[in-house]
Amino acid sequence: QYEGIETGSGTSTYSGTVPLDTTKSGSQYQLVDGKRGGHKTYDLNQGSSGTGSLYTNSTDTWGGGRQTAGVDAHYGAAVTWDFYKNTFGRNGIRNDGKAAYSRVHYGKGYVNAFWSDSCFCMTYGDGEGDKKPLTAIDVAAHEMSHGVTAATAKLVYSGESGGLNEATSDIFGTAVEFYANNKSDVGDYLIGEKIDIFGNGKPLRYMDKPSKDGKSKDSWYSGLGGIDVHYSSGPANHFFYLLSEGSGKKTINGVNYDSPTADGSKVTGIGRDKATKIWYKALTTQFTSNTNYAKARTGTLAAAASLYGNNSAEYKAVAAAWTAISVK
Ligand code: ASN
Ligand code: ZN
Ligand code: CA
Repeated sequence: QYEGIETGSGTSTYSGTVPLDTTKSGSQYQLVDGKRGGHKTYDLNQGSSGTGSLYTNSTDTWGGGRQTAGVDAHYGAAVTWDFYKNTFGRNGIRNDGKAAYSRVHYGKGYVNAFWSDSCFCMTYGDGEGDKKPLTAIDVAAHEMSHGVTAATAKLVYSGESGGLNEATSDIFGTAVEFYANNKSDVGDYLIGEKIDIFGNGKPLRYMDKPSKDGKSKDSWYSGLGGIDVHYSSGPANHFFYLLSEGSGKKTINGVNYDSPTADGSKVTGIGRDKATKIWYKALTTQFTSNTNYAKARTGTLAAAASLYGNNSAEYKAVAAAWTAISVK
């Protein structure tokens, strides 16, 4: 129990005006979320170690100046917690009811965000010229999902298992963005579309056709385990898109997609909610540290069989989506 649980609001960088769960301590409010394991959000103030200072404020209305990135991070952690709780019954990243914590304003012009299992925390840089903090909801949920993978399948962060680790974070990062469903975060199959990491308005990654980023692969091939995990994630991201939405052209929330298949086959999607449940079940009951793409196929098929039956349309769609990215 936390003394003085409060509900404030904040003006964020990317998600508009958002509700924030806070704590009152004396006459001050703090970014301490008493409803979700006591998740705290800290301002590193351009430092790169320790926790910096816990965000405090004289009112429960947050945002402006150094607070704004803290609003995104605190909100993103709350939505991600709620997504895992309400979708899968998972109680926090390690399913033990305990919160991680967030640190923003890491370093100077730092264009990345990262999860650390040793501090059990996530950290966000301010982006190029300290102007675009890496705190968008899909990025935040991507990082926290690395914590979930570390607590479950423990997919090794290199080779094909590394690509599957990265894809798991993109899959749940995307699922959380759709779950957030606020005015600014309606959901898409793009990763990092708001942080403008290339300075040209393009997203970091595309799930419908990963090769659109110029580096990621659309389908499995024998050398896939030799490339960077942020590119070998491509085929699994593509699998997830195909399983959710199917192949070909589609417009969702105003974004146009066109998802190819390696063999020209047509895949019919089963919807994002079912695809997400299948991936989570596979991650938590089938995948292990050295799961590769071939084992991900059998693992997700086993997950689909246990959720929907082994003669189900869902099971068949899983098989078809893997085949469509050359995992047979
Ligand atoms: N933001 C990156 C990621 O989550 C950090 C890293 O390379 N591990 O993948
Ligand atoms: Zn990652
Ligand atoms: Ca996105």
